[in-house]
Amino acid sequence: MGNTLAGINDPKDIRRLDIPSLISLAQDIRELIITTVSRTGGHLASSLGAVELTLALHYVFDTPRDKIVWDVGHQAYAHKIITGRRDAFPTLRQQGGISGFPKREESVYDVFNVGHSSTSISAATGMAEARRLKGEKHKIIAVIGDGSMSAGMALEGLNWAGDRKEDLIIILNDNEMSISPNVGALSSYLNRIMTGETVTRLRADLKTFLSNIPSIGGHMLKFTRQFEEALKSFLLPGALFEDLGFTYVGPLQGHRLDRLIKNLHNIRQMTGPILVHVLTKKGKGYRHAEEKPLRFHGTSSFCIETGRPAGGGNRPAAITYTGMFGETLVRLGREDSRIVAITAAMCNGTGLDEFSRAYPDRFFDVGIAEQHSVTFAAGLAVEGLIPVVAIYSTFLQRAYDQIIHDVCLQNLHVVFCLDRGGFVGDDGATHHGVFDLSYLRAIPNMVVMAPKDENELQHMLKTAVEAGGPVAVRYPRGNGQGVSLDCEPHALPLGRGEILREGDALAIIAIGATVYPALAAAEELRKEGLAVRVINARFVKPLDRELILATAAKFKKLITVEENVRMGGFGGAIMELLAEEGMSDVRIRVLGIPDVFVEHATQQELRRQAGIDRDHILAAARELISAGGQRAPAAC
Ligand SMILES: Cc1ncc(C[n+]2csc(CCOP(=O)(O)OP(=O)(O)O)c2C)c(N)n1
Repeated sequence: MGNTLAGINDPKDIRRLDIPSLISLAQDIRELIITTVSRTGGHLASSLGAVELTLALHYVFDTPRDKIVWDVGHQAYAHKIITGRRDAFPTLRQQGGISGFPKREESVYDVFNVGHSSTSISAATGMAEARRLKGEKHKIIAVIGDGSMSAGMALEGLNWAGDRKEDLIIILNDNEMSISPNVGALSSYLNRIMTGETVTRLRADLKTFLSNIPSIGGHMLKFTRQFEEALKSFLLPGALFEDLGFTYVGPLQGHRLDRLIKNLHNIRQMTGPILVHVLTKKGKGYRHAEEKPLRFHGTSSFCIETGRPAGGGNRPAAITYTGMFGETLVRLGREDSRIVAITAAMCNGTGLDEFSRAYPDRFFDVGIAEQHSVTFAAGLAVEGLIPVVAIYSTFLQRAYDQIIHDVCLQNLHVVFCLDRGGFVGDDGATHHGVFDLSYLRAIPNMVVMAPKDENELQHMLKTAVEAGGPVAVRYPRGNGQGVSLDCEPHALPLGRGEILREGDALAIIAIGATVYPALAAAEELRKEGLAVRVINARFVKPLDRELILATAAKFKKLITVEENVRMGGFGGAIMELLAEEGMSDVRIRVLGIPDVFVEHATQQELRRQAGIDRDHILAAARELISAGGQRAPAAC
């Protein structure tokens, strides 16, 4: 660890440093971030880009009395390091270690928990009103990226803040990138501002020029009021924000600590809503991340020298679910030109790259705008196209009303492909996709399915694009099971499960990623002389009523398994069915995620913790088998 960083235990320590020492501290912090993330994985490029900004903010503002509200929070590693978590930093995203995102439970300097984007302005405005009501005086600073600024929620926050006129500083951290290059009209606008140094000069020159023209110039200046608004939008940087009620400051160089600090000192004296536009470089200070900011947005462990992913071994990994989805969609898109694909700023993450290249006209990256993406899809569907919304399960939560009101209520054929269904691992509680089976199955008209492996995923995708109404396919993060792949995707019968293994002791009904652990548990039981039926349910909605009811009647002992919260999930659906049919003599164990937010750890560990891995299925089966004829509680 560098010498300067060794003496930093709290932001107070940095306020004692001069500029050269701060520059050296920035270097030390970058080294620690790169070394750590090369081992643990994490959000490298965004954090490297925000080092100077973080130091300048803590230097100028009186944190934690003044409050910094980070947006997304993936850029806050430097903040963590200088707010007492330097020594814990190597535990980043490890089980029991510090989180990859700000967390109030971790530090008083983390004022708002975060992980999803575009919340900072709304949260900061709430804090500003609370400050007024409590008669307090501290500063509140929201730090938001240009990608996150494009979301509806950020714009709602701006709309509110500009009108309320409370003291609030919004730092717009503009690196021209979301995860991929940023999209949208606002991004183009910011881009125009960025080239604004010349423009500002031009404006000053123009005014001088006009006033210096003896007669016409003076006359023209009188008219400038009339065309000033028009002129302003073309020539004044930040006119849009000014018109919304903000004082616009910028664009500022985000890696010049001396200038940043000077400017922030001035800004600190200002009142009302202020928007500070700071230009930064994603990946700053690590060549590979600067050159490939997308690759290093969120990375697994890597070799610092080459930038290549670490490890790997010789065994070829199975295709990922994401990869399988992407490949299949390209194929289906070739056969049916009505298929269009939509992403909300996650083209690469959801596996749509190849589709975007193959069918650029039929590919839409709407930016971080999940709500818009869903209603936009509804619009496409109304016109007879087949929109496929590729989205992470956790981010679809933001568009719940759009799913209900704009898609399902009209029974529109929109296909939702939910990647990262279940535990995501090291991103933790904000990112696990563990609610989708519950929140989707509650909506009329919705079909909900989950494949047991990557081969079934291709068939489910085919099923989904051929189905009539709203359909969701949810699949996990990571590699598939390594099964052999059928040459052609084919549609599956809607609402039908499959029996994978026969038995007589009890039945395990599993969905999605839990099917293989269920099979593994059944195999263990076989060695003990116990045969159990294993069903791959495939559908959460509609349920295969016939198969489930016949199984319940025959076995009287059921275990359901899902990588979803137990509340309102797949097992819940089966219990409802049994209750509806008056089958109160069936003993059922519902294995799923308990009613708590689950923190970060590996997916494997989290599955173990939640009791849905092979060993827990096995234990539940043994217990249920040995429980004799007594009726068990309805669920556990
Ligand atoms: C609601 C939501 N959608 C998508 C994401 C995934 N995501 C994380 S960071 C990011 C890009 C953010 O870009 P920007 O705000 O410009 O920050 P930068 O990484 O460029 O610093 C995206 C799309 C998210 N965290 N939250």
